[in-house]
Amino acid sequence: MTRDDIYRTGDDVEPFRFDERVARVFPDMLRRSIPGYAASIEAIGSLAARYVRAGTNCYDLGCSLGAATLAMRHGVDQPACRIVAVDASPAMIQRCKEAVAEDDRSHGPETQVDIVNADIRDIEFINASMVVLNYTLQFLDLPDRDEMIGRIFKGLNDGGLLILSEKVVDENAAMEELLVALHHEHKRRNNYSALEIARKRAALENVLVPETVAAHRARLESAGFSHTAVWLRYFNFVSIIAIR
Ligand code: GEK
Repeated sequence: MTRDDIYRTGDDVEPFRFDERVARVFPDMLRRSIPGYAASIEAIGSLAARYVRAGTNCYDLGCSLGAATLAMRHGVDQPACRIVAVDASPAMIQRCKEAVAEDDRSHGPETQVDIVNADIRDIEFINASMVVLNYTLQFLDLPDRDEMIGRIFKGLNDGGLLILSEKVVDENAAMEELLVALHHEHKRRNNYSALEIARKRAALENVLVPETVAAHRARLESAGFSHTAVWLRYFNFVSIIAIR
């Protein structure tokens, strides 16, 4: 795994972008930065086994290098399913294709995976039994999020599942301060320096815009989801499941 040293040096912090430099170190970046990331991937595999129906489509939106796509693929135990993995970053898509090709060689291509370089706002959802937004909705402009969730809801079959993982902000300012401090401490333990943490935070300002858990659940419910639950929370990172 190539080590994430992107913010080790340099004073001029540009807004964060999912370019080749990020794609190259991405697995290490996620592992050291997102508390609960590995648990989210593991649960996606278990949920695929439970919710993916024969002859339906699954979507991994903001698939990056395909970690959630492959977890779904390994979890699915129904025939004639298709996974559509979408990402807007060409650098991510290139590496995702390599990871899926490697998986074809080692596991065999049991479930078809279509890898699409596109904006998730332009994807049509049809006959879906499972949709994954693993730490991706947070990068959309706020006004686009309602429409995105509404379109996913419409494309899901009855009983279909959405998994939505996000960085969140707490309503209570004192609690938010504590959760951010705990997250930064976690990153320090994972060998990011205080300066690296500060630079990354500045780069993500206005790029990753977190909302409260209540705002996410309200949006899911107003889109029509009949059941929603937070199944994972680790500091200010949560994962929510929603069933149509
Ligand atoms: C994982 N889900 O490993 N359209 C398409 N892709 C987008 C858009 C958009 N509008 N906005 C952002 N992305 C992955 C991790 S990373 C999370 C997801 C993170 C893509 C972006 O290019 C990047 O690959 C991904 O969403 C977010 O489970 O870096 O915190």
